[in-house]
Amino acid sequence: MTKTSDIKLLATHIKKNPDAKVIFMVGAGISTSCGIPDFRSPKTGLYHNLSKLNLPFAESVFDVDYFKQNPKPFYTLARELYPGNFKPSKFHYLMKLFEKKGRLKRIYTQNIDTLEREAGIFPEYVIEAHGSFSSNHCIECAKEFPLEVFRDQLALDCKYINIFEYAKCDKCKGLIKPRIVFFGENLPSEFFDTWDEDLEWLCGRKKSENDIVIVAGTSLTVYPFASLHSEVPSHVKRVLFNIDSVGDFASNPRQSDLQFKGKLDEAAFILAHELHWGKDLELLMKTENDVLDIVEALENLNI
Ligand code: CNA
Repeated sequence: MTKTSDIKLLATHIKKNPDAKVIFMVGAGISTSCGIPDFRSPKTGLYHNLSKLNLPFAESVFDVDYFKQNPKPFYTLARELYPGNFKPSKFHYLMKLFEKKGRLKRIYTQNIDTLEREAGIFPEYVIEAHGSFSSNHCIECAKEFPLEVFRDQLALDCKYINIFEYAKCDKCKGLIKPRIVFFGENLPSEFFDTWDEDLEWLCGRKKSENDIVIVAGTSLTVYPFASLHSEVPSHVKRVLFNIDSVGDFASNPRQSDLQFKGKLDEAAFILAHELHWGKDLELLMKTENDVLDIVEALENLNI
């Protein structure tokens, strides 16, 4: 079977089942074409490139205890990843089209780059499982701070930042950190609550509705996120879009699973064309530099 044949099978499934809804489970791979490196890709991944920061181990950049001792590596990384520096990919806009066509149930994202929001996807559809830069809190007393407190500190030239100049709590002088989930921290309760609801919803749906879960751009190595696809009921079709086969798709595949091994933007392009959504996708991509234009373009789409 060629690598694109499973996308054609998916498109046929979507077209044949107009009531089928889609849940996406996505990771860093959907944003690499935007210029944001993922964690684990050899040579280009962040873990490979973090060596210049002299970390004891790559993951310590997201370790709260290490952050307390030395916030600079996280600041360096945050400056690179901060929202506003990047534009959404074709795949982000494809997910927006699923929403516009009334076929989207939810997007579970591990990404902290907020590019789902930038693509105009309504917040009620998006669960940011590992948090985002959109709010801040003190790591000692949990006091909440507005977005600007961390962002303005980040904007300072890193050459001049020293330990006394990081964003600090006015109440207890603890460090202020965006609500990005570090290793050892709990995921937002919204993640667990929404997944419980969605799972119940999937189980309660008629088999004939033929719902779909699309896993894309993730190595499926970070738990509990990585366990979601295994919990999907067997009557729901699972699809993987990734450079390599991962998770259950590699170790415990179901007969009904579909897999496309390749670049995500190519997958988005092929799927959109197979669904006859190619023009809609192009229109969204054309207006990508201006959010207002996107809103206008969406209004003009005859869908
Ligand atoms: P990961 O472990 O780096 O895996 C990424 C996966 O995507 C790998 O299997 C790659 O082969 C695959 N991939 C990369 N580029 C493409 C592409 N163009 N087309 C198809 N497949 C591709 O990242 P995960 O998301 O699985 O790991 C979870 C971590 C990554 C979360 O905690 C995130 O916060 C964290 N992260 C997020 C971002 C971001 O917000 N954009 C960037 C880097 C890391």
